Order: sequence, then C-alpha cells, then structure tokens
Amino acid sequence: MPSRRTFLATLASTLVASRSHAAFTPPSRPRPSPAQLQWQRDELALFLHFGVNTFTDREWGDGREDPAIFAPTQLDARQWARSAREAGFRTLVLTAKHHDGFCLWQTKTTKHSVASSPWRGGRGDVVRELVDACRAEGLNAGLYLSPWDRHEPSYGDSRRYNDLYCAQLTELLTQYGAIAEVWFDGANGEGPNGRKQQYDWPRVWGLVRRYQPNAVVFSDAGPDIRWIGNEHGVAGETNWSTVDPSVVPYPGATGGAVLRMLQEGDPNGSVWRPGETDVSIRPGWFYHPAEDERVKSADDLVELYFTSVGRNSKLLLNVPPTRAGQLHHRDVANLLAMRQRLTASFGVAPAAARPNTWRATGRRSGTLDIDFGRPVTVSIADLREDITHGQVVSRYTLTGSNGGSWTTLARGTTIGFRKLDRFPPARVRHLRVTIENAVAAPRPLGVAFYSTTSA
Ligand code: FUL
Repeated sequence: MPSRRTFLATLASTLVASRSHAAFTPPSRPRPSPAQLQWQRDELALFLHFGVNTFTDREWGDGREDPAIFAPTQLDARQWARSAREAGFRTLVLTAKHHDGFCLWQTKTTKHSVASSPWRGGRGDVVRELVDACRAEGLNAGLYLSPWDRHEPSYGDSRRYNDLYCAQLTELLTQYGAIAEVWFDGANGEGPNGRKQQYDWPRVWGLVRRYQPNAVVFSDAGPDIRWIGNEHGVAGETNWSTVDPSVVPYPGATGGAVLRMLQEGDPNGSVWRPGETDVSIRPGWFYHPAEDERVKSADDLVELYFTSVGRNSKLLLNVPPTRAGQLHHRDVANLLAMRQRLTASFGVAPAAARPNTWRATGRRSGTLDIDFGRPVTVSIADLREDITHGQVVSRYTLTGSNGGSWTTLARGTTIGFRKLDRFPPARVRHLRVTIENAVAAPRPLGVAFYSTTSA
C-alpha cells in the first residue's frame, strides 16, 4: 500500500431533518443497547487462545492432559495488553477454559486447573493476570468459557454438568471485577462417558445478566452479539445488525438459513444483534511453533479490517501466546504494522469541508452532494449510519465528477455502523451518495473520504 495518504474531507451530515420522516420510522425498530454500542465503537478486540494445547501442540485437547504440562516460563499478560493497546485493540478475550476442560483460574469446581500445575507454585491465576493487565493498560477484559468439556466426568449428565458449568461461570463473573464480553461457542461433542449434554442457555445467560449487567454476551444465538458465521474474517457484504432470533435458536444450530442469518442478518429482524468476526492471525487458534512462518502479514490484517469493521462488524483477532506465555514477536510486529497502515489511511485530523446538501427523493431515498471546491483524489469512502436510531439503508451508490459526467465509484447494500468502500483512485471535485432504498426513512449519515495514493 502506498505510504502517503491524503485526507480529503469529513462531513457529518444530517441527511434527514424534515419532521415528516418521523412518521415513517416504526417506533419498534430495534436499536443497540449502550453496551452493544460501545462494543461496536471499539472496533477491535484481541482473542487469546492459551492453555494445555499450547504445550501439547494441539488444537483440541482430549481432557486427559496432565496439568503438570502447563508451565509457561515467562507469562506476561502485561505484554499481551500493551501490544493490544499499541495496535489499537480495546478488549482482550481469553480462553478461561477450552474444550479440554483445563481451567486457567483458581476454581473450586475441579482440580483440573492451574492449581494442579507447577506454574507459580500452583498459585497462579491467568484470568487474574489478564484482568489486572487490562486494567493497567486501560482495556476491557472478556472471557470464553467453553461449554464442551472433554475432561469433566459429569459432562453428558445434563443437570449435574450444567450446575458445574454455572458454578464456573459464577466464579468468573464475581471474582474478577468488570467483564466486558462473555464468549460462548456452541461446541457440543462427546463427553468422557460418550453422552450428549443439553446446555441450559437461558440459565447461563441469566447469570451474566445478574452478575455483569453491562457485559455483552456473544454466541451464535447472541443474545447481544452474534457470530458472523465463518472463521475467515469475512462479514457479509450485506450485513444487518438486526436478526430474526427464531432462525438461530441456540448456539451450534446448523443449516443454510442459520449461516445466512449469521452472515447477513435480517432487515426485518426483531432484535439488535450485530455480528462479530473472529479469525486467527495464524492457521490455528493455539500457538504452534511450526506456524511461525505463517503469521498473517500487515497487509492481510488490513484486509481483515476492511472485511469486518468495514462491513458493519467487529474484528476479534486471535493472537495466541507462546509456551513462554507471551505474544510472539512476529505477531506483535505485524499487529503494529497493521496499526501504522490504518493510521496512515484514517488517522489524520479531518480538514474542514464545505457544507453538503441532502435532497430527499422519496420516503426512503435521497442524495447527499459533497463539493470539495477543488479536484481531489479519493480511493476510500467511509460511510456511517447513526445506529443509535437503528440501521435502515439497504442500497446506495457513490458517484463522482470533476465537472463533466458522473462516474460510479462504489455500490453497496447495507451501511450500518461503518461501511468502507475501496475503489481505484479517482480525481473528483463533486461526490454524491445516493441512497436508493432503505427499510425506514434514512437518518443522519456520516461520510468521510480518503486516499491511499498521492493527491
Ligand atoms: C470454536 C472452537 O472449537 C475452536 O477451537 C476455537 O476456540 C474457536 C474460536 O471456536 O468453537
């Protein structure tokens, strides 16, 4: 990517000021809660897969690992948090327990934990160190507690295991201060006894509401944040933050309709449940020395930013600690290089722009005209709906002109919190965002334009 960028203009524009529009916006259209809004504004979170798999070189432990193998030599959660902060990440989400059942905190529910390991003389607590490091660096802490537990003998004896799982969750929710995000997957494999477990999701989510009312709960089925439906880092080009909850009734539900709902949401959905895009900086989720040469590059990470944050999603990027207990220097270098590139593209303070004009062309359409007053080069459009009022735009086009005919620069469907469009550098004096369709009257829209090439 060229190193020089030129900031062109930022315009925060009230698209619709007319009183008549209020009549067309159903009062019941879903809107984000304050916690969901903050979650989305943060844009970037770091995922940390760490545990016995780090030491066995596996992705899924079978639950028979000897706790003695958990022996990080120089665990430094502050290094995780500092690297995250410097790269612009706002939250760290740790695997407090993965499918192998090994608990990274001092739990009373099982001996299969750090208490049975030699690390810090059996008195260590990775969750505590994570939370302390997040506080010290001004970041939020999040936790992933795998429901699938391949160690726990009660797994598959649904009532007994649900009690144990809820006891584990209660420990995590009550002993470590504020937790910003609680992350659940729907993995539901065999237990040690070969029986299938019926999870009690309403009870689990109820615990989060009771003990951490400001946290967001992530799973395929929310209730606050939904999985985006793949692990490649790509949100749907069409991505509504509203969903029909009956299509994804529980975490782990499968099928084409489920995947479509996760990827794209539903313009007529009855609940606000924005999508989180989780992907690893390496091929695996856990650290494997053999993957040191396969760390995603800064360019790859910038691409992920555009296909997640740039598509009305949030990026949860996994960067797994090594056996020493630190983020690998290569991963950190690429994170920081990603941040530099993003800053080069978006980071310079906005220059004053001329006022722009909005014209309603119908109840759910209109045009926004931007006049730069001089020819400028643009190659990125940054469009934002004011989602505090919900999400409504369903089709738009961006055109540009340098005085003569108009050229189409980008077309899209949804915008939502943030939509980033890239196109070949164009020399324009006038830009026009045409909202061709919306599911309710369009609300205030923010627009900014950037260039990654010399003006
Ligand atoms: C999945 C797990 O099976 C993977 O190991 C990984 O933790 C991923 C983020 O979630 O459900």
